Amino acid sequence: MTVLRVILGDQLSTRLEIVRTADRAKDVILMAEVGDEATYVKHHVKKIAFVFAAMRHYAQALTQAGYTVRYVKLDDPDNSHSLTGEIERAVRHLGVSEVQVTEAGEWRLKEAFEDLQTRLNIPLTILPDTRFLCSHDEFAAWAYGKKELRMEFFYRHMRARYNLLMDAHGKPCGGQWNFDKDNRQPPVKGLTAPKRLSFKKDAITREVLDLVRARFPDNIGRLEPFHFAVTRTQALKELDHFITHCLPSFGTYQDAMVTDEPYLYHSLLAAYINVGFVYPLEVCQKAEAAYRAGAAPLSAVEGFIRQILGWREYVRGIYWRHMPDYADMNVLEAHEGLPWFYWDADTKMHCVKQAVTHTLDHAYSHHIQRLMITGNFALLAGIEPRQVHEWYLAVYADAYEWVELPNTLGMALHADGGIMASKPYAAGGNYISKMSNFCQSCHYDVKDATGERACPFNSLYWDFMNRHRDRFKGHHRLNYAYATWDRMGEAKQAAYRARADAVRHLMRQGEL
Ligand code: FAD
Ligand code: DLZ
Ligand code: SF4
Repeated sequence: MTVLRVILGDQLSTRLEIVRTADRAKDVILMAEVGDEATYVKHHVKKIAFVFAAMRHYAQALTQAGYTVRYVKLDDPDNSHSLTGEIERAVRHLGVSEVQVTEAGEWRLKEAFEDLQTRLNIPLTILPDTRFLCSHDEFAAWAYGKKELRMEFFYRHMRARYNLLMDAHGKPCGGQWNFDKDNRQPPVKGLTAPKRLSFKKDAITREVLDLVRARFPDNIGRLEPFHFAVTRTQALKELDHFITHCLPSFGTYQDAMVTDEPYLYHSLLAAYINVGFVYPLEVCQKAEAAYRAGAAPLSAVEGFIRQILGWREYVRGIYWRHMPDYADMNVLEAHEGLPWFYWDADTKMHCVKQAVTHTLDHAYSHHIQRLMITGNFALLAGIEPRQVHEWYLAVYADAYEWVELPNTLGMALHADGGIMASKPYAAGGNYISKMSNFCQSCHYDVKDATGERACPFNSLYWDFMNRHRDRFKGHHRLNYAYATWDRMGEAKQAAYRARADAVRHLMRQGEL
């Protein structure tokens, strides 16, 4: 009895049951490059190339290990261009007795596979994705009975559960759970980042780059230089490089932003963890080992582990708990169109230009650029969440809806009314000026809020706070902002509002 075992482009992991339990003599593994996945948003060309190159290398490794792999390339003339279509085609051709898939990372595919279950006349089994450290049931059990979910408490629960950074008495190492006060420093003058690895392109990757160049001429982004890791072995090199050269300063510069430094001390691992090349637990354990060996300070290691063990698992929990309605939430009633400069970086705002340029060049920008530059601008300017969501899902090599949507709609845009975070991450130019050297090279003046060259973030910030006062006024961490606004007096408040209107007008005209 042959089982057809389906592996999606972000499931490239031999530890998944779908591979572990395969009978190499009889079963067939199906992998397919399909138009539907490549076009459901207009992905960055580097993202498509990374996923296809990773898939092809993974398929090659499986074949070399003795598995039978049915690999459908994008330009296969019989390609039906949907994952379910390819499953049905394989079932017809191979005469299999059962189909197995690992649960997908996006709601639309969950629905598609459940629908296929009702149409196929053989069983289709959907297996859990065991790469995650918190299963759906565990998350539900943790959330049960809580009026409000907060990441910090989930993270503590996970630290204890996985015995990460815990001392012999079951207490957090260093006597506290969170070392944020030692982290998140502004960049020192002249801060540069460690050199990063660049992986050589082999014949498989070069073929993929030619395919993507030919098939996606209108998609955004620079395809080359292309130096992503495309195998687990290469991704592990990236992990080791990060642990040795970047982790010790990760915490300190976690929130720093520097002109022409897209990576600073960040790990670049999200794309590799998300496709399955490296496992979240092994990443956390390696980081912990560096701390225990005295190679990295506790504050850096704790800050790093919190991102993976805490935030990454937490956002997945939120996604599956609140979908499908989550994707349509827009509690702040934001209806502006996404400005064109998100696609071409053509703006005089140096901070936004930097974040978008890094994105177009590398299919990457680091967390604070995503949250406090492009995300913050969209929040303050009132851009419609769905358009912002589709942009984030398209442009980053690590973007899959389960992780991108709660980060965008919840964390950055507060469109979920506080499910993800109790208060919006809204900030004016002051924050950007403190945490970066961007303002020094900007057309706009960060110290001005109302003049013709005034930093757009300043007036937009106050206008945003004022527009949503009813919603946010009770929040203790925002009281100070409202007290400041009230002290300004009517004339100044009117000038701020007028400048915010002018900024929105310039934005709509494509002149910001
Ligand atoms: P590092 O800064 O080195 O962090 C280490 C790891 O922690 C990351 O590799 C990632 O696995 C994890 N991590 C850190 N922060 C988060 C977070 N908030 N949520 C989930 N995991 C986290 N991450 C994605 O993986 N895919 C996305 O599509 C994505 N979209 C985002 C959209 C917005 C608006 C924001 C604000 C954040 C988004 N993030 C997303 C989270 C985070 O920005 C990226 O994981 C990170 O920038 C990837 O770079 P890195 O691997 O160098 O991360
Ligand atoms: C992102 C992506 C792309 C561009 N192409 C494919 C593909 O052709 N075949 C495939 O199996 N997966 C692809 N992926 C990843 C899927 O979109 C991903 O599995 C789902 O979004 C679920 O997370
Ligand atoms: Fe960004 Fe304003 Fe600074 Fe310019 S002045 S870089 S727009 S924060």
